[in-house]
Amino acid sequence: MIRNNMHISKQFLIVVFIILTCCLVGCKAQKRQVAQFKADDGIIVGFSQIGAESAWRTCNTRSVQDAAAEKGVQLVYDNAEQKQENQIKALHSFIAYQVDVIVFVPIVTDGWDNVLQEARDAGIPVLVTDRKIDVEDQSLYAGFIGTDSLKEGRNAGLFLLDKFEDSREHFEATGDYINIVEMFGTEGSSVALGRAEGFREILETHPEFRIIYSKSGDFLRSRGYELAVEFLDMYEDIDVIFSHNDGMTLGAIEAMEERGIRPGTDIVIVTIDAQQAAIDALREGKVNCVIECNPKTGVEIIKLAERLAAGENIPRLQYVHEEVFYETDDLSLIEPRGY
Ligand code: GZL
Ligand code: ZN
Repeated sequence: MIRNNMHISKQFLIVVFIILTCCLVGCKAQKRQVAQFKADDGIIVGFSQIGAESAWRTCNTRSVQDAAAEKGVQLVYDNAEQKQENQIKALHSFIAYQVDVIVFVPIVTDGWDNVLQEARDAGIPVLVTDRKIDVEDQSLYAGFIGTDSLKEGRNAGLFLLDKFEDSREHFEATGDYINIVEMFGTEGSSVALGRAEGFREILETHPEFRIIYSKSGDFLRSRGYELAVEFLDMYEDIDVIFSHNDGMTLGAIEAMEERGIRPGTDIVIVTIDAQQAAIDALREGKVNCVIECNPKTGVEIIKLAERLAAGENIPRLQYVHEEVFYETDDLSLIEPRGY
């Protein structure tokens, strides 16, 4: 079924109509007609997006839509509203439409093998973007383009080593730990798992740091607020908040300020995405380190989709460029973020 949030162009309705009629008059005619249609109007890409849970996500969606429009690519966009089963339904629809390429952001790493097998049986190449998948058979998708979440987590840990550089002596003298609370992203998503792993990898040789609380806020600002209400009630001595995205950070800042706690001063905050509001908070001294996770991958994604539609191979793994913004930088140099 076409959900009301699936933006499809007039041309698509023609394609669907052709497919439906062909069931009556035989598929050979349909294939010829769809082939003729496609030749006329550029490639058709089915794009399954997670939802609109954060400023990062909506920027990522816009980036793909703008790039497709720019290149005359027909984009069938589906917003899964945070549900994997909606994504699987969308992928089934794309297969039925016989799109040329499928591009999707897997909300979680597991559960894609069957539908990707169907895409391969239908001869439709698949580009995975932003989040990674775990599949038995790696040939079920052509390649991945996105951000390196392990590196983002490592950068968060490295910032803390620098920020608390004399902490080891302090710890050895007093036994006072650097207490960290972690606001985890979506459970089972490759980006949350990667950020958490990279962060722990850096800190594992520094026993003075300890993670006293870690819970998923699902990348949502509202959940970030709720987590902060909980951990601020639970713990007296929190030294650091490590947040997997700016949306949750902004919610936590709200909860802290309601309690008269100074974010960035009383509690050090490291956050990931680098949306405008986080850069503004960095300038106000409310966060101490902002790690960029670049959402503007649309142009690259459409280029790769065009190559796949032309039957070319693409790189298996492609990371996009990302920065880290520190409180000690010249923050006036940061360009407007656009999300
Ligand atoms: C990261 C992306 C995450 C962002 C969040 O690549 O998947 O999802 O960090 C977004 O803001 O919701
Ligand atoms: Zn302490």
